[in-house]
Amino acid sequence: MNDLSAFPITGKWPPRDPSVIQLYSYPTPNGVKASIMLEETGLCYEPHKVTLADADVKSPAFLSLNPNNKIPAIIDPDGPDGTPVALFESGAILLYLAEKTGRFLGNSASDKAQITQWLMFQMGGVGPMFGQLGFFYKFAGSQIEDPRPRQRYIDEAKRLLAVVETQLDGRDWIAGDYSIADIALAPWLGALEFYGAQEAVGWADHANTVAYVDRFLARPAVQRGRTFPPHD
Ligand SMILES: N[C@@H](CCC(=O)N[C@@H](CS)C(=O)NCC(=O)O)C(=O)O
Repeated sequence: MNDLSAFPITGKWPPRDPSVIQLYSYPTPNGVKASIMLEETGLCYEPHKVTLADADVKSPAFLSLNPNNKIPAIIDPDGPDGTPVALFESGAILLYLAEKTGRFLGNSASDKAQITQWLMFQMGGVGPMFGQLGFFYKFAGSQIEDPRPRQRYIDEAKRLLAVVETQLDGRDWIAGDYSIADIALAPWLGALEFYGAQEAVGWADHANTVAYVDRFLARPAVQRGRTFPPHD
């Protein structure tokens, strides 16, 4: 029987089955990357609901796992050297689970390099820029009268969308076969709808990207991962 009691987070979110991967998350574009990957790989896991409220992501229990106070985070009781591994940052979690299962990271070193490149493009570009667009377009920043921050992120989102659109020309997936780069990227493309920003960025003019997101959303594991039912 695995014992995860050394992880203070288990005091606030107790595992029912400490022998399986513990997922601490919420269904946001970053959060669903981890749950979709877990569903795609078929790994056993137990989801815990960590909302974006300070009482959850900024609780001492959660900060003990991720001092950066952001979901998702995981504990794998069955780490590579036989001891538990705790991880935050969705990109790191995707890479870890891909290495663990040998899935969704290509079949060669050059596939892996391409997939990692597009994963980093999402982590360093699409995620942060679209996140700021959400803030200035839908959330508190939308009340700021100065149009420059909003316009800056609309322009940056359009630029990034054009990169994706071109890369998807003649491809079903962003880096060859379906991979962790798609699991990272597609949920963020979908966030533009949630932000009500599709028209502002000319979403409908990006036919490859629209078809790509539909293709992603049609996958049963994606559907399960996006609506994972966190139990506490
Ligand atoms: N780079 C991080 C970003 C994670 C992130 O921004 N998570 C958001 C939800 S999508 C969050 O937890 N926000 C809570 C907060 O900032 O207090 C990752 O990819 O894991």
